[in-house]
Amino acid sequence: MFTIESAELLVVRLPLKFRFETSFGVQTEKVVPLLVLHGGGVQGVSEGTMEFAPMYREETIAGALHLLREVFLPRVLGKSFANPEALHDALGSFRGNRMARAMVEMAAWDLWARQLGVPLGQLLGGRRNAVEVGVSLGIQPDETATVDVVRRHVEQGYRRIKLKIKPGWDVQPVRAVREAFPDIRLTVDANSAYTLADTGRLRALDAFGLTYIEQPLAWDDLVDHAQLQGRLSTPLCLDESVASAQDARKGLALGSGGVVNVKVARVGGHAEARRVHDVAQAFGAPVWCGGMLESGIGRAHNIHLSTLPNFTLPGDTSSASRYWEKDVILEELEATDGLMPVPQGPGTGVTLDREFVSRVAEVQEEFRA
Ligand code: OSB
Ligand code: MG
Repeated sequence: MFTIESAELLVVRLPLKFRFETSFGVQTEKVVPLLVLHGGGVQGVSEGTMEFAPMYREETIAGALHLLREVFLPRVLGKSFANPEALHDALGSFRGNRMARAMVEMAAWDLWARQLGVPLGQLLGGRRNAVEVGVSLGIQPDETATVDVVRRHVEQGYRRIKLKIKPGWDVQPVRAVREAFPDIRLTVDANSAYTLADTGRLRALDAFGLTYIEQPLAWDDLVDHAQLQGRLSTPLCLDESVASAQDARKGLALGSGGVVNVKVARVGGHAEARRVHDVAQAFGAPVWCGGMLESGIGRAHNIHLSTLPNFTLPGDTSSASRYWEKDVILEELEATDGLMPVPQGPGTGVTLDREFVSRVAEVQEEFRA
């Protein structure tokens, strides 16, 4: 049992070391909401992955802060829970807003694991002490720049290269990269930029031996993806359109794809992420852990989740030093030869850099029962 005695809400803004262009637009910085839960002499920390604008899914940072302050934190403050699933159930009557609810749930998992003195991954049922990772590379100005950025990351040992694509920037970069690197594990991510009218264009990608094509169609669609999958030989990977284990079941039963990108916050936290993992396993579908350009806090949660057995494809949790000059944690999360070590110690195994965070935080609030 654990008790939520108090909470802190922090928001920091971190400049990105690279220009990240996707079919949504260009991103050059990251606003990172952090939640700290205190209880029993330990603390649990989580990161929100919603964004300033509802581009990826419908949630926003402003909406999440409102819900945490006014609705979700008042539900859990001063209360005791048998385990994190019980806390998840206490927020279970609310609809949607899974990334905001996941902030509370994920911080509770970290708190609980620290109270028990075990690593989070182990508590979730994972076994590995390192996880395979790849990189997600933004849209580049031209083919030469694309091949160059791929080469740099292949040389660093990343186990999979994912290229962001959009209509008008798909077959060319994929062909150029495949010609330069005939044997790498290569994937593409469209972030919902296509429709069924583009089936011919997407079929052309079948020629390049991609491991999967990630979320080509609408963010909330499963039906059109099933139609498209029937016309392509490359497996589709669902990202945006899986918000729950039920969505994963429906998508896999419909044949909307053969692979699932599990993002812990998108589905509402670790308990639901594990259910997505289990459903996919029952269908014989591999999963991998996606990323949302997280700071070290979210990154550590991703790494622990990725220790579960059906995470058989490399995830997006590449080295933190690719993204930030200065991270919000004291530890370094660095992959070597495409293997990211699981942080050791209880909970996520990482420590918030309090001095740095309180110096740069744009929001710093405390809540008590
Ligand atoms: O679709 O996987 C995505 C980043 C922001 C929003 C959506 C996505 C991504 C990434 C980046 O692909 C993955 C990462 O490096 O964290
Ligand atoms: Mg994606």
